[in-house]
Amino acid sequence: MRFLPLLFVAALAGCATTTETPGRAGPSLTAEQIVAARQAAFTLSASAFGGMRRTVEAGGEVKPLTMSARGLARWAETLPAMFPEGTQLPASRARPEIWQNRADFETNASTFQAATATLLQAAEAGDAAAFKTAYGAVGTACGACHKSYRAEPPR
Ligand code: ASC
Repeated sequence: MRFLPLLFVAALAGCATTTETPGRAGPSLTAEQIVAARQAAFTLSASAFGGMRRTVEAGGEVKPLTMSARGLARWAETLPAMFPEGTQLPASRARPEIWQNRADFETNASTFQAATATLLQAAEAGDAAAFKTAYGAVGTACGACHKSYRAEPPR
């Protein structure tokens, strides 16, 4: 009889571990931290992408752009996860349409993923012609998503 409370606690603990959603365990970030992290990623992306332009226009060696291309590709892969519900803050230029048209937003992200994956392949292969084509596709993907889902900068 005096073990009953212990059994009860053990049963509760069992519930807690079995109802945990896989992949959701561990530390969580505040909305402010998520916004700051994705803004950092977008700034680095603009730097990486902008840094490629001179080489593309000059028809230069694209292999040295592999690391920049990999950065864009890896960001593209995780981008949708960095826009969870509840992260439309005043400091963010994310438009509410991201969450209203989630499937379309993710389609845009998939286009960006495919374009950056192709860009990375071209860089690794040192294929300047393929890189130039992929560079154009990446720029188009950036612009298309920003048109629908990024607000104007605050004035
Ligand atoms: C950039 C940047 C964007 C995109 C876009 C391409 O470097 O900051 O938002 O490229 O202009 O269309």
